[in-house]
This record gives sequence, C-alpha cells and structure tokens, in this order.
Amino acid sequence: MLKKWTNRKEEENNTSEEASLDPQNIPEHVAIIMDGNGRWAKKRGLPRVAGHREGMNVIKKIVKTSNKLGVKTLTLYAFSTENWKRPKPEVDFLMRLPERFLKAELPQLIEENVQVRITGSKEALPGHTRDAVNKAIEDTSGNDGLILNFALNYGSRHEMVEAMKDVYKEIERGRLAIEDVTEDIIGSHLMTGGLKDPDLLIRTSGEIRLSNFMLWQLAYSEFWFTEVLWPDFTEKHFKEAIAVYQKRTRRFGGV
Ligand code: V07
Repeated sequence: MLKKWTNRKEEENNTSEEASLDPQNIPEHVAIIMDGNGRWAKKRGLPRVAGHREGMNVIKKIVKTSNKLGVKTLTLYAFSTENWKRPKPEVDFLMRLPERFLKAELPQLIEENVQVRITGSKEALPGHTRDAVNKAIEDTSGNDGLILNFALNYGSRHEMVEAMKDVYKEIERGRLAIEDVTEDIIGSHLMTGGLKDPDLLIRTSGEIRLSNFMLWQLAYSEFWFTEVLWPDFTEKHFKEAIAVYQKRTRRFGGV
C-alpha cells in the first residue's frame, strides 16, 4: 500500500515538462475551485479586488483549453453562499464580475459554441447580475459545445436541503412513493440535475478541502490540488492536472 502511494507520488511529480495527454481519456467534466485571488493581490500590495479581476482573466484561457482538449463541461466556483459575509464593497465588486466577464467574452463564447449555465440560487443575486447571466444563458442556449457552468451563489448543503424538500413535496402530492426514492431521484433534483458528475476536481491555492462545493456530485471524482494561486494558473497547470487524472484512471487492458 505504502509502495503504491510512493509510486503514485513519483508519477505525479514527474509532470513538470509539458504533459502529453491521451485524447481518449479526457475528463468529460472538470470542476475548479478558483482559490487564492485575495492572496495573490496581498502578495503584491494590491487590494483583494485586483486579484479577483486578474482571476477573471484566467477563465478565458481555461475555457479555450477545455474546448481544444474536448472537455465537455467546465464548472467554475465563482461565488459561494458563504461569500455574502465578506465586506460589502468586495461583494459589490464581485457581483459586477459576471457582467464584466460577459461584456468582454460573450461574443467569443457564442463563436466558440459554448453554452453558459449557472448552478446556484439566482433569486438572491442583484438584478443587474441576474440580467447579465440570464442573457448569456439565453444567447448561448442554441449552442451545443462546451458547457461553461458557473457555480454562483452556490452551497452544496443548501442545494441538498432544497432537493430533499422537492422530493418530499412529490411524495406529499402522491406523485412518488418513499420506496421509489433512489440516488438518481435525489441527484436529478440537485441544481446540477442534467449534468454528469465531475470526473476531476481542481482546487488552487493550497487548501485541501471542499468548502461545501458539490459534496454529492464529487463522491467518485479524482481530486487534484495545487499551491498555485488562481491568477497564476495557466494552461500548463490545467494539462498537468489532466495528466495526473489520466495516470490515476489508466486501465491496463482490464475493466
Ligand atoms: C468571479 C473571478 C474568477 C476568480 C474567482 C472569484 C472572482 C467570472 C464570473 C462569472 C459568473 C457568471 C457568469 C459569467 C462570469 C465571476 C463572480 C466572481 C461572482 F455568467 N469570474 N467571476 N463571478 N471571479
């Protein structure tokens, strides 16, 4: 067991050069916790919001790379239900980022056949944020390429509570029997309903935890953590994560 772990560490560390990827084993759904934006700014004596802005600029590169590699769904954790506790000026700034991002990128996203989606409660968002996001969803609803799914005002336990309430309601209305509640039924009532579970979770900035992100959906996913701060994250790091994923999931002719 210890030997296996040692081998695995060696393999995973041996990816510093540009990773060569197996096009047959690209993770279909990659989820990313884009952490370390505030820390990136602090290191440079800049306000936290400068880190958020820089972090936003990384997204377009990762979308491009995902498209190129054939990733089908990219979920990005943009704002958690806990993030409302941050200072109001920071929250106000963050709530302007969807508009800023979409103003700059939506035409390109449409061109690249990307479908914009949101996982999270849109009701609590400021009107200007909700409008921008709804427009992007609508304008890209005819596309059938990469699903770019922003987790926005998202919290996993809240999502599960809401899913269970929905299921209880169906039972109460006599549309569903308790005996017929399955993992699939619960899963379909989550905000990620139609999406496949992530194959790979990436978290930047050295924190080794889930922070209430997709607890149900990540049950069988591979996890890849890096010390790299999100604004410093590049295509190379993304490919490195996928290379590690491929090493871990490689099947040697068996099933
Ligand atoms: C946010 C930039 C990335 C680093 C992490 C936190 C800050 C893109 C969006 C976004 C959301 C929805 C949408 C289009 C773009 C975003 C927030 C924060 C709240 F439809 N980046 N980004 N939203 N950050």
